[in-house]
Amino acid sequence: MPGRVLVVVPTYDEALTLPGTLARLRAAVPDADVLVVDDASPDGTGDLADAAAAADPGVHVLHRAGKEGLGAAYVAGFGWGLAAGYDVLVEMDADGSHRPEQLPSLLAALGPAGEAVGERGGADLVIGSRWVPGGRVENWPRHRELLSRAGNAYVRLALGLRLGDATAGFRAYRAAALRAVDLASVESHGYCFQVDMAWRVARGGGRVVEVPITFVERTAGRSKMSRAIVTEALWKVTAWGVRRRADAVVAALRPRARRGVR
Ligand SMILES: Nc1nc2c(ncn2[C@@H]2O[C@H](COP(=O)(O)OP(=O)(O)O)[C@@H](O)[C@H]2O)c(=O)[nH]1
Ligand SMILES: [Mg+2]
Repeated sequence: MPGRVLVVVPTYDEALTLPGTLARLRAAVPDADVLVVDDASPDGTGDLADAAAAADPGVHVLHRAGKEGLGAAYVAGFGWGLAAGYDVLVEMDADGSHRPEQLPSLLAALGPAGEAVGERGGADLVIGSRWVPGGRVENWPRHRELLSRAGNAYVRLALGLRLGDATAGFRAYRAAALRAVDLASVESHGYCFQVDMAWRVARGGGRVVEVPITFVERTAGRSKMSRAIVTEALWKVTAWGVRRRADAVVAALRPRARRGVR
């Protein structure tokens, strides 16, 4: 294990899926602690999380006042985990799409605790990827697969991020990589949070690695994916891409300006 691991699980109306996911996670990776970040789910998910925490000292719960999106829930959960001194922070959905049994392969790719990341292998961020060789999706509606593939192609084009699955939400970060990111300035609410974070780690010189996973569509509860989430991602990625290109132009012109060339 690469040090003390905290798995952050954001929930909104996951009463049907959270208990099973927690049980599988505790069985698959007993040494990892869990933090459920619940946004006052109307269906009582927060109470179920409290019951799990009362029965198991490895399970913790962060209650938030209302639904603010996946990104805000993770920023709060990461803050909690960094303050508590965890070495690795994992993102994982509550709905069973991310199989807890595959978490060991993500942790293995991160490398041993404390090891300097670089030529000797290891990573600062490991992404469980659907769109690398060996990765796949099970029972996902065709329109979701197309949206994910097209979204990732757009991210590669706009940001130059060489990743198969920059929007994936099953990942493991070294605490040091998260500390290097200014979490307070992260404004992404929906799934563009994932792109935002991968890009921040990569731009900061962090090593981002993908390992294949099988993403299994949920069999209970409902997806919170919405048009607003897609729109936010499209606008933000476009704006970041434009800024990236503008910065490149400014950087290219700077030496000429210094020489007095206009
Ligand atoms: N705390 C919190 N969790 C959320 C929110 N939106 C989604 N989630 C959780 O994020 C995970 C992924 O969401 P899901 O609806 O399954 O998205 P999909 O897999 O892309 O369809 C699930 O565990 C959700 O309960 C939110 O606003 N707040
Ligand atoms: Mg899901």
